[in-house]
Amino acid sequence: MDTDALVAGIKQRKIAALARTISLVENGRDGYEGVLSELHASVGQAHRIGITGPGGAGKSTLIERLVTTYRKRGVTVAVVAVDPTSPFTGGALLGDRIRMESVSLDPGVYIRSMATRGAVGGVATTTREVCDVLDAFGFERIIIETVGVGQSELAIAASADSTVLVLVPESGDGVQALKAGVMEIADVFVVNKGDRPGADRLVQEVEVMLGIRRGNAYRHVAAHHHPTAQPPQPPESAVPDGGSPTLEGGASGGPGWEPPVLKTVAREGVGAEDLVDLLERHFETLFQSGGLEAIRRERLARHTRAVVDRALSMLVWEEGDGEARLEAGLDAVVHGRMSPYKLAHDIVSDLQQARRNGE
Ligand SMILES: Nc1nc2c(ncn2[C@@H]2O[C@H](COP(=O)(O)OP(=O)(O)O)[C@@H](O)[C@H]2O)c(=O)[nH]1
Ligand SMILES: [Mg+2]
Repeated sequence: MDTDALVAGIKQRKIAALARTISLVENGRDGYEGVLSELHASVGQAHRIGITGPGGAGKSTLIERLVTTYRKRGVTVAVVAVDPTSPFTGGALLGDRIRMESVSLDPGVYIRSMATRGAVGGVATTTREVCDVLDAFGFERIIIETVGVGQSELAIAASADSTVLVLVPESGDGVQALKAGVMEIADVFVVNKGDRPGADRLVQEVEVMLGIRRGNAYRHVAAHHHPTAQPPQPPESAVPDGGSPTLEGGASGGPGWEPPVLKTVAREGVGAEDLVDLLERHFETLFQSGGLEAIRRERLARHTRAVVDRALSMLVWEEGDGEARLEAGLDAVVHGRMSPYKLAHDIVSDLQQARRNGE
């Protein structure tokens, strides 16, 4: 594959080049790191939004509504679905014929399901790289859908600029059932299926959990009685002059952001506008407070480490003779004559020796 042509194609915003580059990256085929390297200078304009939550919560449905909302506002948007279990139905996007025509021909929308199976070096790393390609291509918003169960999915969601956690009344045990760490990563909480019983109670539970219903701070209460809840206003100033941050509760959004709880009915499109408003405001707050720079710096550090890990792993298992050494030593390990640690150490030492001898 002509990787120079791919890079040029991305820069000229050719959709065929985009699709091919994403496949190249997903499959880790020859030259993919070179392409990503070339594109790096163009990465960093997009607002990345991670949307996570249990399967069946309505994430894909909500995302379709978000896409429609963004497009109405003239903003381009790409979606990366790392959740293979619930494909996009085209419900909102393809809801009526007029819209179907306008969106299917709309170069301002791109939806892609990740091929998570073969990802070299892990799904989180590959997802980040696919987002980089979409970012370099020029999409202004990149939405990443993951199912919020495993660590790697959480890591994906948390590495976005803004993270949305979608909850639903029927997940049963309420917020107590949520694993530690899930609440902490969210910048915005969505209680979807607001048409179902128990939605208001869940909103309240989440708010209690967030500790925002203390004292006289009942300002969110009125919002519960209507599905098109007005999003709560974050403090005016992201960087209070001379004062301490206005934020209480250690939210992930950084100074000046208190994670709001929004009730939605994704299937009806109720709350999509509010969610987009909240996301825009979160991004602005991050930008103003310097939090965005910190997130991106951390993301790039994590990514660089992951690329190093991947390269080392390749060096041992693919290019080096690590696999042969493992096979040769495995009997001894199985029969207790050698520990896995000794064998692993030997494999690493061999590699170091080979490097020292100039291979
Ligand atoms: N009652 C109700 N059902 C919804 C709502 N949003 C989505 N659904 C339905 O929930 C099911 C799962 O939706 P989906 O978007 O695939 O969930 P995901 O697994 O989180 O992506 C689908 O049958 C949707 O039609 C909602 O607001 N209310
Ligand atoms: Mg889904």
